[in-house]
Amino acid sequence: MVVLYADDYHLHVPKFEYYDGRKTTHAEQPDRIAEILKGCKILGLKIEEINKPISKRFIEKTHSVHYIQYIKNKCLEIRNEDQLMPSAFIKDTYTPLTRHTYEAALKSANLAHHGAKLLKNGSEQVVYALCRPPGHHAENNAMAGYCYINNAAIAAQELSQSGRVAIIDIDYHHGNGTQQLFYERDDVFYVSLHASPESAFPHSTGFKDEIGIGKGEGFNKNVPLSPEISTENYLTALRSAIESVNEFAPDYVVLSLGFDTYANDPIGGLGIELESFVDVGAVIKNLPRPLLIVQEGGYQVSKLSELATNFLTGLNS
Ligand code: SP5
Ligand code: ZN
Repeated sequence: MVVLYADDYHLHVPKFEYYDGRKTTHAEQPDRIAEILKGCKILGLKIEEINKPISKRFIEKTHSVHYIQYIKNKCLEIRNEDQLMPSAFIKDTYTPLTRHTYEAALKSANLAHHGAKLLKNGSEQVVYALCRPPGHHAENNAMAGYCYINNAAIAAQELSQSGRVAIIDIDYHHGNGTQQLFYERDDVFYVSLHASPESAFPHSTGFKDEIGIGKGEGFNKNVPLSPEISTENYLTALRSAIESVNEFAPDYVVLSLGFDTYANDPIGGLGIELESFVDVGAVIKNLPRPLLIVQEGGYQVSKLSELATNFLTGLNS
């Protein structure tokens, strides 16, 4: 197993978001990755720093050229420490641009893409890409939910050129972007466990009846959960999602991993306590390999190191 990170995650520092009519501090902060990396170091995992942006040609299979150009141009307009709420290609009020957002997003996406290549050439069986900014809310033509470029989708797209790909998403929030990007495909299966959109962001997607369309019908699976779910029932739902992955018989698996299911996460929280993340990891261990783990959310910064070590301890048990 190798952990990939890009030190330039520091470059993207969103200042505030608008939530419930109020300007509030932004939850998606650089320290998140510093803490997760700390956890990986405590475990003595092999760590590789790659501070390179992804090539345009790999992004353009996932996002429209106009969208990418728009982000690039807007970032160039921003001075110093300012931030800008884009007026186009955006779905909410949580996803501001700063001067270096574009650069950080390209480097984040490169980690997932590089991870995919390591799996394809057989040099690793498990790769953990410490992506930041996260990706699973970013659609073909829109940023949302702290996400600009869909890291997991770009990796899945790369992997799908050499086989069938299953994406399993266990972030607290539904991955509307990843769902959208593969909704009409039968060679990439998307399954997501998340807090019910009735009470959680992104609200408009993540319902059970979204099963894919055209030849993609049956290859999208949403498992909306009550925020009050017991951890035992959560693990049961996770086992059954893994069963559906196994039924699909993928050549590669991508895990969108969010630690915002942690009970005390400031914006999420599915009641999962710190120590239970060992069990989450131990269930995830049953996924087939090769496996690419892509970091998504998780906002209780002071606990991220322990959340990561617990999860990885279960995974490697
Ligand atoms: C990748 C990911 O987990 N994105 C989640 C985006 C959810 N944002 C919607 C909720 C915004 C709540 N903001 C609270 C402000 C705290 N200062
Ligand atoms: Zn999330």
